[in-house]
Amino acid sequence: MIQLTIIKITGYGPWTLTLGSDREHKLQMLQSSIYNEIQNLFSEKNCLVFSNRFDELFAVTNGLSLDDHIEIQKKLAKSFDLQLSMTIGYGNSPFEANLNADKARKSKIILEKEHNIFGYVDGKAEQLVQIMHMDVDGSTSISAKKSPYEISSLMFKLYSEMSEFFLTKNCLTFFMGGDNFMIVTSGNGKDHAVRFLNLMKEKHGIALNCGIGTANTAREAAKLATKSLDTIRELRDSGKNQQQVLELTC
Ligand SMILES: Nc1nc2c(ncn2[C@@H]2O[C@H](COP(=O)(O)OP(=O)(O)OP(=O)(O)O)[C@@H](O)[C@H]2O)c(=O)[nH]1
Ligand SMILES: [Mg+2]
Repeated sequence: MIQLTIIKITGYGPWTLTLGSDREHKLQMLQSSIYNEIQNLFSEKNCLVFSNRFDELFAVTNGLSLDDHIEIQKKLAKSFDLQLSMTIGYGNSPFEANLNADKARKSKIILEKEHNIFGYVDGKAEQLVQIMHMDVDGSTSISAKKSPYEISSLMFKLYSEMSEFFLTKNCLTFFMGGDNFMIVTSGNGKDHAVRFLNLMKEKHGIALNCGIGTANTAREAAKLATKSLDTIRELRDSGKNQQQVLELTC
């Protein structure tokens, strides 16, 4: 079971217009400071936040209660003039959790009115969450042959294909910067990862490595995924073992 919290700025569109046309730099600074504070507050509670579209963030909040969400909302209200809403959903897959949160938001299922919290809380601490950390093998050598913008374009192409591929498996993919991607999966990520890596090799000649972590909290799962990825690199660099996918469970 995966629990997701979708955080959105309330009335953001109309508010942006109040800033006039010379606003883009202000909006970018605001969005990054909101992201910074939200990642800070959720990661303190062992969750992990993904920037879905800069003005909407997805937190993987397995084990987090409604009270935990209220505590975070109170702190956010002190830091920002703009209001933020939270919609919580859970499901057997990350995609289903996102659907359930979205349905709750559209039908205004209120969990806590004063702090703008909607949806349904699972909050059970024993549930497992799986995160995969994917990274291009040797992107530095690709960068040597291409300009920075061409590399970004290649990363966005990979992101797009990854997002489409894993959506058919009910998993959610996020671009983390550089040549890094994280995928929140339903606990059966390894087989899908192997297939995706083979597909990218065949189609684009790009090699990817994938570390997988499974744990009770998103932060721990991501830690184990990154640890697995680092181990793949160590094994590769020591010439011992060529492995593209490695899995660690808490
Ligand atoms: N978000 C994120 N970015 C990272 C991480 N590790 C490295 N990066 C960034 O990713 C970029 C590429 O770094 P690497 O993947 O280490 O470079 P590489 O040449 O592909 O090396 P290998 O992945 O070991 O084959 C750099 O710009 C790093 O700053 C990470 O754990 N998370
Ligand atoms: Mg890399």
